[in-house]
Amino acid sequence: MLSNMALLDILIYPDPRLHIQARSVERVDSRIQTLIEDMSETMYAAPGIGLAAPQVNVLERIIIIDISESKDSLLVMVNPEIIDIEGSAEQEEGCLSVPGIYAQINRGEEIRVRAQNKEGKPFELVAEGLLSVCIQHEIDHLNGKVFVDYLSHLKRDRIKKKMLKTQRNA
Ligand code: K1U
Ligand code: ZN
Repeated sequence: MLSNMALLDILIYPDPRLHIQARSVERVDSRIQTLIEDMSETMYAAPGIGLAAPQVNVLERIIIIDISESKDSLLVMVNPEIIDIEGSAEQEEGCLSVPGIYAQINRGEEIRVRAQNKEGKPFELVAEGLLSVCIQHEIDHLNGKVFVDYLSHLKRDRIKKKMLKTQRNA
């Protein structure tokens, strides 16, 4: 049977729903697999290199990432947990929930992550560079944190006003 994927709406900052902690997935079943398919269609269409379920208003601990140029290397992480961090580095970040805004954010350089794949099978991976940044950014979304929360009050308020103005004019 052909699967019917769906484009999901991405919540835009300062939507308060972006600041709610997501709950763990207890069982990776067909409902979760359909959600993952819809999230991946939404991420590729945006276009983005990552997406967390809370960004599409689903409060469950699921993230997807594809940093490949060919867009054929989808990484699915259910219930991801950072179990080790080494070093720190600053890199520019963007966010589909804060369109048009980019900022340098300091994060762990190399991380070891434990998660379940889209079949519910546990795995671990070590990441550095953009993949490491992206995983940390997406796990923040699961914990109700958006990258602009790392900026000063002043910068965050400016971004908030800009976002509200753009939404009013949309
Ligand atoms: O979480 C998100 O909103 C996705 C976000 C992931 C991310 C990017 C860069 C640093 C940290 C986290 C994005 O995908 S923003 C869009 C973007 O970076 C991009 C879009 C198209 C091509 C290449 C990059
Ligand atoms: Zn984001």
